[in-house]
Amino acid sequence: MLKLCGFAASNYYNKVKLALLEKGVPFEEVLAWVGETDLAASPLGKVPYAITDEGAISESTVILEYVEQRYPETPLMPASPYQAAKVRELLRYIELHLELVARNLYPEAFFGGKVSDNLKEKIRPQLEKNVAAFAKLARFSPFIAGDQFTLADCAAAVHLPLVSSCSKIIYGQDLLAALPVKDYLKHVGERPTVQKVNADRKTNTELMMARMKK
Ligand SMILES: N[C@@H](CCC(=O)N[C@@H](CS)C(=O)NCC(=O)O)C(=O)O
Repeated sequence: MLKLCGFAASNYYNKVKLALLEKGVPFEEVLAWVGETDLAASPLGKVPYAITDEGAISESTVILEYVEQRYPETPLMPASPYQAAKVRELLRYIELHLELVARNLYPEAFFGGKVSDNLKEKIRPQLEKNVAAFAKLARFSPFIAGDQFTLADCAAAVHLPLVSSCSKIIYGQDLLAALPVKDYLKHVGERPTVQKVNADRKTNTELMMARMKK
C-alpha cells in the first residue's frame, strides 16, 4: 500500500493527503517529523515523501501527479490537455508564487520567531503582485479551476488559508481579501475529505507545537 510520509501539520503533506482521500486511494500515513525523515527517500529532508511499490518519491506536486496517473479512477485532472495545463498553471501559481513567497513570513506569523522589517517590506509587494496575477487565473466557479474539483483545489484548500492568515498577522491586512477565498474555503470545507485533513492538521499542529517547546 502507498505510504505517505511526513506530518499532518504540513500543508504540502495535506495537499497530497487530500488528493488521496478524494480519489479513494488506500494509503498509510507514516509520521516523519523534519529531521527524522528518510534522506534516501527525500534527499532534501523535506516532507512529504511517498513510498510506492516501486520506490520513493519526494516533492508534493510530483507525488500528486504520480497518484493521478497511477490511480486514474476518480480523476482530479481534466481530460482536455489545455484544461489540464490550466490546472497545472494554478497549482504552480499557488505553490511557487503564493505559498513559497508567503513562507518567508511564517517564522514570525506562526512559530514565535522574528522576521526583519526589511524582509517584510520586500515580501509585501511581491505577494501583492503575485496575488493580483493569481486572481486573473483563479475561477472560484465554484472550484479554483472551474466547475470540477481538481488537483489545484487540493493545493488551494491547504495553501490559501495560510497565505491569508500570515498576511493578516504580519501586515494587519489579508492580502487575499479581494478574492472570494473565504466563500471558496467554506464551500470546499463542506467536503468530508477537507474536514478530515483539517481535523488531523489541528491535532498534529498541537503535537508539533508541544515538541517545539521542549
Ligand atoms: N517543494 C517541497 C516543499 C516541502 C516543504 O517545504 N515541506 C516542509 C514542511 S511543510 C519541510 O519539509 N521543511 C523542512 C525543510 O525544508 O528542511 C514540496 O512541495 O514537497
